[in-house]
Amino acid sequence: MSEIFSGISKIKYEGGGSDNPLAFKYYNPDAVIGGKTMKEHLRFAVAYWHTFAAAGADMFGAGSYERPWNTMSAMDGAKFKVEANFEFAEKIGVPFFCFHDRDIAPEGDTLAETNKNLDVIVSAIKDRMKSSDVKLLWGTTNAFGNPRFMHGASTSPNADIFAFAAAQVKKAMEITKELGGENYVFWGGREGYETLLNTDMKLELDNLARFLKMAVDYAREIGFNGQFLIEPKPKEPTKHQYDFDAGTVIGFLKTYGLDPYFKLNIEANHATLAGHTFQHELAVCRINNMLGSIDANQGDVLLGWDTDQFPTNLYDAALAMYEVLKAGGLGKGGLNFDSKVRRGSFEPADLFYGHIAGMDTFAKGLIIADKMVTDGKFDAFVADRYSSYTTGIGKDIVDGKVGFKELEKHALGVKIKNKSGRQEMLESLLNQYICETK
Ligand code: XLS
Ligand code: NI
Ligand code: NI
Repeated sequence: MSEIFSGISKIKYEGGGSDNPLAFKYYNPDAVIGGKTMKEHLRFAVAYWHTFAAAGADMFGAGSYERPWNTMSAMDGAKFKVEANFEFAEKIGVPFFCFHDRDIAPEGDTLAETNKNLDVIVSAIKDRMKSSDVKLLWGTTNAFGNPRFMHGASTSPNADIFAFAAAQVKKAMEITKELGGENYVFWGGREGYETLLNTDMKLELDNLARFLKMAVDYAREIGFNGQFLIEPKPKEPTKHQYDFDAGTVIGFLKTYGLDPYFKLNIEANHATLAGHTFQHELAVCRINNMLGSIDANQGDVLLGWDTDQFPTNLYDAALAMYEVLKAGGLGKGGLNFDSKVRRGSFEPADLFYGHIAGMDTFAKGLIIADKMVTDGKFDAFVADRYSSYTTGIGKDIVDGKVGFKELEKHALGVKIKNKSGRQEMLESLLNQYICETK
């Protein structure tokens, strides 16, 4: 097959002084930070749906992206996109990709035909993997796009749809295993509701848990050892998505005894839709030992929806990587660019500019975060702020040695003295790390 992204060769690291827009300024895959290379820390992935399947349509207009595969028949286009995926990932130097079943192969008239289409493309991917270092970070199911899922998939009021979604996830898990996928993601497409007037929320949540349990059982049966991930999102497409945010998902998993089998995939733009910072969602996962992977993107402060922009906010990336480092890394997870170029960035070269922007942002974020962790100034401040719990009455509280009566006795005799939280001083210190870390 001839070159698809002709005129663009392998993207190299040229350093901060470079004025070549098709080069990395901060992402140097081989640079070692805290004992691991940048490539090992960041484990970037290309999202098949935004990069190859999307056409650039929005609510007000048709697709705008110029892509050679857009003019082909569905199956020819699907085969072509396999080549595009590998050529793109190899040129940009991203070691992984992620897909939904329906991104890689078109639906047929029946489920059997759809599965046959998938098999053809999976074998093409498998073939291409033989001559490539590019691997599958995760697979997932699109059980939201087809109109049959209008009321949800595993939370649909229609049991036939529950069964159909199960069949789809079964197949998607099988192909993820076949392609060596390291994780399997559940993002609750239309698992939520539009109005409680027509919704049995208890049954829907019980069914969602039943569905996930069946997935865990089936994975065991076929020997799929990938990590299961749930990706929280508070709204869109439904007005209330059940996987609202990290706290909700962790509570749900614990209620149904599913927490040992799942970790979370945190998406920056979903965090902001939930009214949280990206750092907050990562921190909730970290303190619960449930941080699995990241969907790297960003929203727009002036727009209230999932704009899925390439991440360029250094401040957020530094704080995100701070949480990742403190969590001990992403393990089998990675940083998947669930990001799309804007509708006006319609040329294939824009895919490179988008990924370069995201990779450089997270590389610089990693460098800054590593310095913050090794200097330990923030940790030391926090430790000191809570030092009252390391001695005296505080230690007794932590050790479970006192109750309300002993605490009342203490309170009657104490002279209270508070300390400043020094927020502005700390924010200024953070700016210093962001501006001055080389
Ligand atoms: C949508 C989600 C989706 C998942 C994969 O908002 O981010 O793209 O990452 O199904
Ligand atoms: Ni996502
Ligand atoms: Ni999203």
